[in-house]
Amino acid sequence: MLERIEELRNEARTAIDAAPDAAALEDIRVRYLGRKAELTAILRGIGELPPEQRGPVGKTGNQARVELEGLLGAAKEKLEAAELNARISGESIDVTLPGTPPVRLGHLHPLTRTRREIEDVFVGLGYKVMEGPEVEHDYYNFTALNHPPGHPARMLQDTFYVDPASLGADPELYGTDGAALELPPGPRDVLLRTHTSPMQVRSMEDATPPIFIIVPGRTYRRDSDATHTPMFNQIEGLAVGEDITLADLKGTLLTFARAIFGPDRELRLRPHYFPFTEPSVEVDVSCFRCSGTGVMTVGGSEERCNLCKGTGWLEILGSGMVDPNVFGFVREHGYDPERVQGFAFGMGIERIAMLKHGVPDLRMFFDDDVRMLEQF
Ligand code: 2NM
Repeated sequence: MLERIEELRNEARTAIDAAPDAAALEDIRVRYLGRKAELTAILRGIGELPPEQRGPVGKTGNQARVELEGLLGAAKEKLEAAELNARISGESIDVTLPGTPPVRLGHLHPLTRTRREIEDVFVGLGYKVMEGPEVEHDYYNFTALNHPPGHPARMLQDTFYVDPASLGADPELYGTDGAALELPPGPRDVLLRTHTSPMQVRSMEDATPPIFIIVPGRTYRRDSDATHTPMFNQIEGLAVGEDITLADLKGTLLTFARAIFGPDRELRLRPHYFPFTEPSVEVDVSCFRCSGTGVMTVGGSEERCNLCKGTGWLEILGSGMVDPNVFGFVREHGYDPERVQGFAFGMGIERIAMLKHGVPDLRMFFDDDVRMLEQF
């Protein structure tokens, strides 16, 4: 009898040790300590045993029961804690992990990306990014930028004019007679900016030199073909101080060209004319496709580079030293033309993006055809 109790006790211990969960423990409890369990029957039948066996069997049986109850309780606690931990860690959410998007994500428009890449270069050089109104006054768009009355850009064929009456303005105040200004007839004080330079005049009115700014944004001209759209994006830059020279212009634009088109690029400045700069230059970058050689080696034979048309150079922007006449318009804001000097430049974001990515037609940027956009 005593041996049988030991056997049951050992069996139960082993089973408790191996129990995988609380439910298994409950089965073990029923099997070894339940009402129909063998050990329970032994203890219940003690009275029928010979008197000399009752003591030892009762003692050993009860010890076994107490021990197994204790082991069951401890194991149950341990398993329940483990099960709870498993559930907690299974349900926990790491809110710092990136979400799983329910749909495929899109991306920024290639023009936005190009604009930001250019902005990053100039921000790295200490420039501030300024934005200004797209509907402008003639004064900021032309007059203060040294465009004389009668300048071709002011003509109705080239500029979108806004009828002030459409803005609720009194035509009496604006006047419709441009004869005195030698401008074409019609209301013409309000227009869609033809470049972002008006904001540079506004910025000079707001801050004394030194000033280092770039102005990105939409501009409008009455043009429409494979290389012109009525709306296009520009970035213009302005750097003014007391000792800023054409050499600074070239170094700045070289840094820009290398950041955008590759570390081995060189620059070429060609004389040009702009109303608001003197001297003015057009800036070419050495072709990044043929490394400035104008020729490509294709399958052993030499071919004319189709990006730079064999010239080795790509025209990327216009620039120059700001004409003192421009400073004359902001003289009272700290820009004495005798004391300050600086450079300005302007580029088309579409043109930079077309060159960089080999886009053949400007209008593709505005068609919003996903087959085109997905390639970026
Ligand atoms: C260009 C080319 C050359 C220019 C000049 C100015 C300002 F406001 F300083 F007069 N802003 N931008 C400039 C000069 C723009 O774009 C092709």
